[in-house]
Parts: sequence; C-alpha cells; structure tokens
Amino acid sequence: MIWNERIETMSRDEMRELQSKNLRSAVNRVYNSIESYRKKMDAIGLEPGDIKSIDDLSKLPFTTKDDLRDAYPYGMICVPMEEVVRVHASSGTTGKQTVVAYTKNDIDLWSEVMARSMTMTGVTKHDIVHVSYGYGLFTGGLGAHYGTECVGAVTVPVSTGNTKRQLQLLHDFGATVLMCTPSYALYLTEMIENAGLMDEMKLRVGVFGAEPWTEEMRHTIEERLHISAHDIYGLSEIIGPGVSCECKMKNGLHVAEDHFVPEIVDPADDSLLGEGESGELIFSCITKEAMPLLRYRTRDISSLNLQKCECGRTSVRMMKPMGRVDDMLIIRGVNIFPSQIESVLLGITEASPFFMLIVDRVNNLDTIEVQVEMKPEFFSDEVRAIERLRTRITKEIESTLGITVTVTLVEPQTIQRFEGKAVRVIDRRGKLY
Ligand code: DLL
Repeated sequence: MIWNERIETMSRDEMRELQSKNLRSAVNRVYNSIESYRKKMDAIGLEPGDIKSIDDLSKLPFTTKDDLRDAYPYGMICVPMEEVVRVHASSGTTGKQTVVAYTKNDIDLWSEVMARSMTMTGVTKHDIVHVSYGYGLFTGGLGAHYGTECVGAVTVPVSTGNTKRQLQLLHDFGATVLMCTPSYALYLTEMIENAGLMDEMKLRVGVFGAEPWTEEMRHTIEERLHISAHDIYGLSEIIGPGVSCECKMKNGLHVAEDHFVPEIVDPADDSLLGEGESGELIFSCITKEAMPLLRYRTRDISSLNLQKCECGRTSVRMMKPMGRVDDMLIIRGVNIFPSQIESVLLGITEASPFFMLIVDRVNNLDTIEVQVEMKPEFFSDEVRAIERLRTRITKEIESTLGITVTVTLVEPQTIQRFEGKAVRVIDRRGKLY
C-alpha cells in the first residue's frame, strides 16, 4: 500500500514543478525573516528572485550546524513565536543544544511523512507498535508516535530504559512492530533469547534508524528476531525521523522530496555530485513554516538514485547512510568507518556484534584496538583456542581495513549496551586532526 499515491508516484517532471513552486516561496520567507541568511545571500549578490526553479537550488548558500548554534535558541525561527507549538533539541557532544521549532502545520507535515514511512514498511492500523525511541527533546519518540497514530496503529509509547520491562511489555501487549535504534534492537533480541521468549513474540516488522547500521546487521536482526527490518532516516534539523524510509524492496530509502529536497556534494570542495556518486547529503526544507532550513549540511554520507522503484514509488532514493563525515577515523592516513568492523564481526560465528574501537597515539603513531565481545557458547578458558580465534579475527579485520589492528577478546556481556544511539569509538588522540 502507498499512503499518498498522488505524491509518492508523481512523474519526475511534476515533482520538479511542485518543488520549484515551493522552493521560491521558502527562499522568500527565509530571506525576509532570517538576518544571517539574508546576509549570506547578499554577500554573493543573490536575490530571492534569482531562484526561479529547483535547478537554481545549488546557487543558494549552505546552512550548517554552526549557524543553528550561533542563532541559539530561537534565531532561526521564521514565524512569530505564537505560531510555534513545539520545540525539540539535539544534544551535540559539546556546547549548546541545537534547537528546532515546529508550527501546527509542521507537526501535521511530520505526521504525514511518518505515515508514508510506516506504510512503506507494511505497518497498518491492525498493528501494535512498541516505540522504544526516546520521548523528550530527541525527535525519535514523538516523531514515531504521531506517525503510527496517523496510520491508526495501536501506539505503545514506552520510550527508552528498563530493558526487562520492555521485554514484558513487548510480550504481554503482543507488539507486532518494534521501533528503536538497530543497536538496541540487537540488545533486545539478546534479552528475548536469554529469557526463552522468542517463540511467544508476535513481532513481524522493525523500523530502525537514528544511527548507521550495515546489511549484515539487518540479516542478523531479521534472522534472530524473525522480522522484516527497515531503515528509517531523519535528523531534527530537517524534521526528525521520516525524512526517508525503506520500502519492502530495501534498496534505498525513499525521500519525502516534495518537502525535503536532497543533493549530494563533494565534502572536499563543495561541488555538486551526480546520481550514484557518493558524498555529503544536503537537504532543503521547502514547505516547513517554523524553520525551513535551506541547503542544510547533514554531514551524512550517501548517494542518490532517481530510478523508479519496483514498489511503484517514483520518489528519489538515498542509499543507506554508512556514516558521517565526522565519524570517519583517519588512522595512519587510512579512512575507516566503524560500520566496516561491524560487517566483519557479523560474519564471524564466535564473535558477538558488540565491539568498541579504542584509538590512541603512541610514539606519534596512531594505534587502533578493537575490543570484541565473544558469544557465551564460544567463550573458553583454553588459551590456545582463544589465541587462534583472536588471530583469525585480526586477519579478517586487517584485510578489510588495510591497516594493522590489535584485537582484544572480551568476555560475554562486558561491552556496554546502549538504549539510544550506540557509541562505538573512544578516540584518545586529542584534537590533533
Ligand atoms: O536521529 C532522528 C531519527 C530518530 C531518525 C529515529 C530515525 C529514527 P538526530 O538526533 O538529530 O535525529 O540525529 C540525526 O543521526 O544526521 C545521522 O547522522 C544519524 N541517523 C539518523 N538516522 C539514520 C539512519 C535523529 N537511518 C543524525 N542511518 C543524522 C544512519 C542515521 N544514520
């Protein structure tokens, strides 16, 4: 089923026309209400009237997280405060929160794109949806909530925390859909297995996002939890979850591009990249009222596919984001993403997918230690067996990454579990890069 047939199957030409109309209006609104943006446009001699169609999008200046921080808390809001009905905020690792705002229409728009997403994954009003994304300033919980209510499903607003209680609620309430981060889904899977409850679960669909996860992780979760697992993407600056989502084909995430127009640029020189080329994802919000950010730099790495999908949707698809420009570790000049290690570990029977990367610098040389948690059934006291396994894992990781690593095997249940976004890297090198 398709939630909004007219929009989601619109011809590319019609979509471009709709985007052009909405972009013109958004540029005018932003230019007239946000001083910093007006200054940026004035500085390059660009007037709102110069933006005639979606083809002119790349003439506009970028917006960055720093712009939002500088405008903290309300400086990027385009409407009078009495029209704002909600704010969310995302906690950066340092400094001030990034505040985002919504009018009533923005909340309706968000529910609509979330309803499209839920429908793509096969969720209907007959489902019972257990929402374990955090409720609060994080957009995950409330974003999911409004979308599942919009499709008419029973929504169970559990939020994060107390994994034992989550297990009981999943079981007793007969949840058919689970929404949480993929790392938490894996943790819940482990707990359900340990409790011997898997056969009694009614789960059939998972809608997982808020952090990168690999195809290998999808297969593991699908097999062990007996569900169909879909990727959902979003960021608070654009709206929250529901910017894009995977349909049943699981071959890219359909972007709600009548509201959020994607582009890909080369992060090295900001040049626009073509279809299929991988680079930094940029979004322009062309219909939002409170905070229609234009050309927002997400720092996420992806590529775009404009071909019609086998599901019937014509909307542009973005490939599963595999990391952020800032997540990329540079170890002795080699670029590494934590997701590469996740892929390797999921192919090793004895290893669990829980790991931690410890990056350091010793005698001016970068070092990387991969702490790998073993599965209980393979954990042994026999030193030789452990050493053989350690050598095998080291070789596999080294051949994937192309650099030497130190692997440490740790006992089952010792790597920290996360209820929200997982932290997989401890970088002790300081801020030299
Ligand atoms: O994480 C919104 C969200 C909630 C998305 C629930 C999906 C599900 P922020 O906290 O602002 O918003 O973080 C946004 O998280 O720029 C990406 O780096 C990352 N991210 C979100 N979804 C995915 C995904 C929410 N499916 C940042 N794959 C984004 C990879 C993702 N990374």
